[in-house]
Amino acid sequence: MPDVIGLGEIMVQFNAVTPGPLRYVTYFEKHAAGAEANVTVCVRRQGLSSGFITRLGTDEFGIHLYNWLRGEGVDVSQIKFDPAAPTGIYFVQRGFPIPGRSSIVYYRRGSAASKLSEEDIDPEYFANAKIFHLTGITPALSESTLKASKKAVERARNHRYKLSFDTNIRPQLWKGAEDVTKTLLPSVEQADILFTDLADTMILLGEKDVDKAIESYLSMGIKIVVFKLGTKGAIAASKREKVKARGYQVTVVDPIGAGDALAGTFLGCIIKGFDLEKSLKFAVAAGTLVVTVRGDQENLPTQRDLEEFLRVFEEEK
Ligand code: KDG
Repeated sequence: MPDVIGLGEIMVQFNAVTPGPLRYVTYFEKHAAGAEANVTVCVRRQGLSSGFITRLGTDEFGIHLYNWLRGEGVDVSQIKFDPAAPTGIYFVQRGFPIPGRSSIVYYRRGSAASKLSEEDIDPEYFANAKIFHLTGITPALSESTLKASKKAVERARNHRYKLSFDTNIRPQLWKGAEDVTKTLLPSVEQADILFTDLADTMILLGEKDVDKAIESYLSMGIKIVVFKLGTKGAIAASKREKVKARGYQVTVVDPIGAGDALAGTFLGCIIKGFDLEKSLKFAVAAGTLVVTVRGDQENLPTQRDLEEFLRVFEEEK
């Protein structure tokens, strides 16, 4: 049984080879991506086991994504194929209108993954898991994905595995801020490990002070809060300690997927028994590596890659 289980949608990402408005882009590069799936692949790179629960279409893209996950060593035993629905895809526009940032255009409504339901949560599969990882994306996809998410979250409370939750608010998937808060706060409150940032926290708590926000999250009973600060690094806090990891200056090609690299690496490090400071340092380094290329998963590092990265970057400090 896997150490870490993810639930959600993996899609084919078509990433613009050249920056600028999509209407002028001629070439797109195909990648496998999706927040929770990125985390399961990241955990594998960290040398641990992981499994992914989803539904895929029986189209070429569904087969590609299944083979991709299998190739990365993610357990695919819980993936179902739906011949009546397509596999979701999305396009990435890079560097416009804000250099160094990307934006997303989804073609995922009615996708096979949006039909995930409570039936897809097999309690047996979770029996020996250490962590269940979910983000704010999966509950936003449909009524049935919301129910499936709730079922897995509720089980975390009564079982040995921990709930890791990344707020990952994607405004395109929601009706408005009220809808987000009502739907996601119950999962946030039950999380053992929370990943978030200022933009999401302003929506969820209406708080713009990072330290106050961390205190609020901890007072909900969350054991570890990881607060991402973009290029400035991140903070990890528990009731007992608060540590900061600095960011690294690199050339940003596409920032999408950095948060998942950070989350997956942090979870892997915590499972390995590393302390908060070391876990966060590795996690920020992993997120940094991902922004230097197109695609969310290709640059996910191993432990050895991270040690090499830190050796060079820390020497330059
Ligand atoms: O975290 C990266 C993801 O946002 C990206 O891969 C696309 O999963 C995705 C989504 O639903 O936005």
